[in-house]
Formats: sequence, C-alpha cells, structure tokens
Amino acid sequence: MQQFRIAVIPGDGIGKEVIPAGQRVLEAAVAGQAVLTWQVFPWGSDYYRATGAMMPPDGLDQLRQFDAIYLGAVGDPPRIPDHVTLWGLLLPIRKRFDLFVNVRPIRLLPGIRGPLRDKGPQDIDMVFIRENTEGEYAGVGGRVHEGTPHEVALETAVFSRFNVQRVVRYAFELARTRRKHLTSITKSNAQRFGMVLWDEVVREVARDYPDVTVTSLLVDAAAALMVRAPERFDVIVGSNLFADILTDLGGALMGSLGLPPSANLAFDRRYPSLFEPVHGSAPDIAGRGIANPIGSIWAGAMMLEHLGLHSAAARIMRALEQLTQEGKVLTPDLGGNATTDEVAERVIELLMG
Ligand code: GGG
Repeated sequence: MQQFRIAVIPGDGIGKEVIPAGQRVLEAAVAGQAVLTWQVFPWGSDYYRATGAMMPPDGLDQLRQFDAIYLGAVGDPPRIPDHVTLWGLLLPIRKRFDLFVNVRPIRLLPGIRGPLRDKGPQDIDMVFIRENTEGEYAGVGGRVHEGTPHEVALETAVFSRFNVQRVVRYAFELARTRRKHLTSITKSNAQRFGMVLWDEVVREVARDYPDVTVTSLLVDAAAALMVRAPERFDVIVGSNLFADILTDLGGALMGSLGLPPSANLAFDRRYPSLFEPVHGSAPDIAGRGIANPIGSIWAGAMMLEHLGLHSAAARIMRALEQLTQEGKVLTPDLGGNATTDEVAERVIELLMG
C-alpha cells in the first residue's frame, strides 16, 4: 500500500472547519489504495498571538519533509493586519519551496446556477495559471519618512525572464491537453517594463507550441470578457496579482468563492507542493459550521492527483459533480441550508456509492 505524509495547516477562520471535512473525504477516497498520514500544524493567527510568529523559525524545515501540504486559510482581520498573516505563513512557503505556479480551475459545476443568466457549465470551464513567487508579490519595496507628511512607500514588481518563461511554458503545456487556447494577461500598455518582458516571453515560447492559439489581453479587458463571454477562455496565464484578482471573479462566476481550489506546485519533487481552497478565512461566518467545504475537497482531489492517486481524485470529482447536480445538500452560499460536515458526509456517500 502506498503511503504519503501530508502536512496539514488548517490556519485561520473557516480553514479550521473545511480542512478536517476535506481530510475525511480524502481518507474515504483512498481507502484500500493508499495510507495518508496527517500531521496537523497549529500555525496561523492563534499561534501568532501566543508566540509572536505565524509559524516557528524552523517551520519551513519541518514542512520540507512532507509529500504535500494541505492548507486552509490565512487571515484574521481586523485583529492582525493581513500583510502580517500572509507574509508570516503562506507567502514564505510559496517562495522558499519555489512553488512557482498556482493552478486554479474555474468551472461551473453541474446544477449550480451561476450569476450569468445565459451561461452554463459548457461556457465556464477555464484554468488559471498564476505566477506564484514574484511579480507584484515579490516583497521588494520599503517606506521612508514614516509617519511624516513626506512619507513614501515603494512596492516594486519583479518579473524575471527565467520565472516568466517556466510559468508560461507550464501554461502552454496545459493548453495542449485541453482546448489548445492560451490567453496571456498583462497591463503592458501602462506597465512598460515587467509586463512588456512578459509579452515578449509569451511570443517567444509560443513558437514551440504552433498547435496552441494565443491571445494577449489587458487585464481590464479580460475582466470584462470573463463576464461577457467566458466561453472564450481555456487556459489563462497571468501575473501573481492579476490572476489572484481574476480568480476571485472566477469564483463568483462559479456561484460561490467557496468553490474554486488551487494547487501551488513545485518545479520538481525536492519540495512539497501546497493545496488550498482559493477562499480566505471568512471571519464573518467562521465558527458557525456552515462554510462550504467544496473548495477544500476539490483542492484535496488536486493533491491526490499530484501524488499519483488518479482514480481516487477522479472519484472525488465525480462525487462533487453529483452533489451539485442533485442540489440537495448544499451550504448557504449556494442557497442550501446544510452544514460543512453534512456536505462532506454526502460527498463520502456519493463516492462510496
Ligand atoms: N486559502 C488560503 C487563503 O487564505 N487565501 C486568501 C488569500 O488572501 N490568499 C492570498 C493569495 O492567494 O495570494
């Protein structure tokens, strides 16, 4: 029997609710095929309040030993500033483990009525490839003359040819396995250095993929087109910030931000990849047991796929589609009145059935 060691970081808010639900589904899906050994790390905002840090100084060394990381959510506003929580836990993992690509599928699941009146599951089926370690989240900048009227803050985006190339190449490879269309998103009319480099790299890499058609869009035009004609998108590659924003729009098109998953992938297997729902800690509903676990369950299916447990991953995805198609056991964000645990139990029933 195959064995995998998974580091679990439920994190903050609803992360503590949806991740245990996801673990139960994954356990059921791999039963008889693989053993998942979970180690739960209580890192996040509570840990910060107790210790002054979001994770211990050797946190990354501890995580490195695992086959994968399963993470819930990070953030406890307004008690702790968001930049403290994000830069204390999630971003260091992405950067230190070179998780250079963030895969975010945006797909309208069967049975769910999205906000776009005339668009169904056949129209909303795209995958975002988000650059994940630099760009606008590079962490380069600073503040001077703090607290004075002359205060200046700089936040510098960083685009390296090496990183843009490998992210774009990943997106082309993915497009080849799908409908063979890639959209690259920048704002290179206004941002004339990093984003112009990005456009150049896309044109260069495209020469190796003559079978993939390429469209380059400015981010504002892309946002409008996602609403007006989402069927025009297949694989989309974008910078750290732009793809983060557009995948929240994508979550809205799916009917709830509780649905989209994400996979933060390492270039090779030297480091564990990290799997998380796109949503954050949702303090407004945390502790009520009504958070939608689908994003976490789907992220878990991506983790199983990454670990080579293809049939278990496929069974989870089929069960999620059956769940939304039957539309009986859904959390309030999707118009239902089920709890997080009831949804997870129904998914388990469906995948066993
Ligand atoms: N699911 C992890 C989480 O808390 N996401 C919320 C968030 O703001 N993430 C920032 C990012 O993905 O860069």
